Amino acid sequence: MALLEDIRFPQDLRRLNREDLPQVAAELRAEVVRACSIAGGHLASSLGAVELTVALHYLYDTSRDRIVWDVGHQTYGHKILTGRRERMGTIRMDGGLAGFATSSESVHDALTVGHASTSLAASLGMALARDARGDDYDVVAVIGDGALTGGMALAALNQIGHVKPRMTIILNDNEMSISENVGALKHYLSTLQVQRWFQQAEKGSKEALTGVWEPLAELGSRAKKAARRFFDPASNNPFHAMGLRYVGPIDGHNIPQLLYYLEHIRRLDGPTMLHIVTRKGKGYEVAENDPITWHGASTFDPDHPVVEGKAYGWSNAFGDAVTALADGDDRVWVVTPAMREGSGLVEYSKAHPDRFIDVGIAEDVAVTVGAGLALRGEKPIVAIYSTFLQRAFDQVVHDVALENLDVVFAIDRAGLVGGDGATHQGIYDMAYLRSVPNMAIGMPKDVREMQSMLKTALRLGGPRAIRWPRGAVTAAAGSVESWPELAWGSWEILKEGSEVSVLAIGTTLGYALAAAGDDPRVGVVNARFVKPLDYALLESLARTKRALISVEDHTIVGGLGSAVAEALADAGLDVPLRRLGIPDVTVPHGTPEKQHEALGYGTEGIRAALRSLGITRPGDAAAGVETADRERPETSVLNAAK
Ligand code: HTL
Repeated sequence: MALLEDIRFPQDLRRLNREDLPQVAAELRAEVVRACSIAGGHLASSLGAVELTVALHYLYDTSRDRIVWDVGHQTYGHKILTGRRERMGTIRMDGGLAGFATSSESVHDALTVGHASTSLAASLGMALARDARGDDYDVVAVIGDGALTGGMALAALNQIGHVKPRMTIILNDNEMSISENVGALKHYLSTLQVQRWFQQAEKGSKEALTGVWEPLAELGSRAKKAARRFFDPASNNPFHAMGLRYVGPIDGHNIPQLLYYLEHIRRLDGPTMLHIVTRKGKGYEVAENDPITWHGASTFDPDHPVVEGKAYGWSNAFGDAVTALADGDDRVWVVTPAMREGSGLVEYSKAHPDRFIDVGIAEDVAVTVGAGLALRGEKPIVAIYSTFLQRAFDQVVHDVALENLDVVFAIDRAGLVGGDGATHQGIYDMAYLRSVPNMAIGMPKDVREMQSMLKTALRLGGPRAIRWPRGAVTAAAGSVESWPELAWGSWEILKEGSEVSVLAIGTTLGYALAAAGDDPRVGVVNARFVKPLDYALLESLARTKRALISVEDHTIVGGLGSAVAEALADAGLDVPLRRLGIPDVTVPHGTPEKQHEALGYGTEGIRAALRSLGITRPGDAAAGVETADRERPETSVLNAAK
């Protein structure tokens, strides 16, 4: 008899017998596979956490206890058990469930999250708040070994071991980040896994452990000593040294064992880390065998799971370009914070293993390692997704820009990213990087321009950011020598127009060209540099056109449109400027093209802006023109003034 059918909320799960839980886990696993097959998503991580999810919901009441999932990508099972089962087929899609833990979606999601290494600090804050108010709910952080490589997680541990609030930290160790995990701690964790008593525990011989807990709970000093030998098998256990109680490792797929340890730990004062060992992709053969590919799956047939060959993308183009550049210059390095695959660097890492560094999920470290390399005359390219570079803003300013160091920032996933949603949108980097002295910023329109920008950036030196979006692109052949260099800061007129110029960047160029069509009144400019702008061309456009429109797949606050508005104001050039892009709102997951249109900077949005400037086309109804005019921003001027 199927059990999951009747579990709508965790209280239904808690009514079952413990013996039934492995069956629930098996059904949950199948359901996770089904949900991912429909909508894609973080399959392997969610599969590895299935037993843990069942055990946690069996013991804790997440309507009050706080389970803080790190990254929040392993929560598919958790979502299914907390009232969202029917909507799982909508995950990551327009209007559907989010792919990560999201507080606005459910009271059972303690934290809205997507970036790694946050769970421990957030849990510490929650535990402090609980204790200050005299409440008695439990706080449990679940963090992967990958996320534990982040400085934020390690710094939070340092504080937790000092403050010692009552909380449980579950270290979900599958030896994988997205690719193989890296770092000294990883080696230490794997030494723990081969210890004799872990093997015993893995065999399920928990009898061997009975009797240890009670003395520990009583906190009798002799018993404590005896217990410590067991609980801290290595005398140099770093978690113990940091002031935490360390228990483990245990088999994280064994529900009775998980319950046994969690129940006991729950009764203890202070912070306890339970180290569980799991297998990424557990229970689904293809994902177990190839957890890297199945970390984030696109849609697939659950009975015949095959990975569709992905189209050549911007990331691949970057990987190819940087491999070619490094072939010809032994000072070129690439630094990645745990994103070898996503940033297109697999081939590069094989071609130049000695000039490739994965620093773990530590963007701050990646940037400052780049600074160190540059200080010694090397030419580092620090490859980071736009959203994750937010983590290293201070390092960009303090360690790179103040010294005007030769660090190239290769920024992937710039713009709206689709299924990953609000936490992962790459829509702020131009705004925050533009404010940094010495920083130069460009966004190529195609692969050839990307190659040219990379080549030019390496030759010119200084901090230079080159950004590109997620998605497919046409490759560009030719040796490095054949890549033309660009005048940094130069724009390119793609289409002449007599009345209005649309200044577009990256992804939005296609929309601008489509909106302009063959209308001789509308010009299109590839505004490929936002720092510096092409002041000469901008001035001549401002003097010769009756209006300008800027279009960007980026927040309007601080992006291309802002840069243009500032430059015009500074030069005393009084030309109407319509700024299209993302207004000052968060943008959830969805289909980027639909979102661009809905946010007013797709082809239709640009057409509407043109109409509002009096550029009507034969098909435009007069009423439509009026509507567009009425929608225009008197109100936004008032809002801004408030
Ligand atoms: N950098 C930061 C700050 N946050 C995230 N989320 C990433 C990069 C990208 N990322 C993930 S999931 C993940 C990374 C690096 C690996 C996490 O490994 P962990 O968990 O061991 O913690 P596991 O998947 O179960 O092995 C996402 O963006 C989803």
